[in-house]
Amino acid sequence: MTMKNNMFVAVLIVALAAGGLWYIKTSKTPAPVMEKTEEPVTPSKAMPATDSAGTKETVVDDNAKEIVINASEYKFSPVTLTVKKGEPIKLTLKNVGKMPHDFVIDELGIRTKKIAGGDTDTIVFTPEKTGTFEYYCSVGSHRALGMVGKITIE
Ligand SMILES: [Cu+2]
Repeated sequence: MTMKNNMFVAVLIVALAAGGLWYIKTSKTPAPVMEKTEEPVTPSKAMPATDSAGTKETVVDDNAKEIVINASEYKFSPVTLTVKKGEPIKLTLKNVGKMPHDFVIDELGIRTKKIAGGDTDTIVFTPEKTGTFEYYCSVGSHRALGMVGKITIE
């Protein structure tokens, strides 16, 4: 081989390598993903119905504070909760009793499903007002029998 031919081969190799890299790079580039925009919902503008209830729908619950409440005949455990205004809450009601129970806060407009003994139900909400409110079980006369507690929103 002549020097000229060697140069030609070298250039060819470099060109092929560059082309190959370019190909790999382009083929690996993922298709642009539409970003899911989750604009903060302003209750007063977008959701007047829930504004009066003092809560807003929470789509992302990755940062939510997790709270587990045990329900049995006829009490909740814990009986007091303290949370922060604007902090998303992921609340799980666990029925550790035998009768059906649920968890209701009228002032915040939230309630779990009525769940049977052994079942759980999880709700996600963000308290948007401060104060102390009662939570209770709306099944039968459970509220009167002692299934009440207090949530304080700071
Ligand atoms: Cu109950």
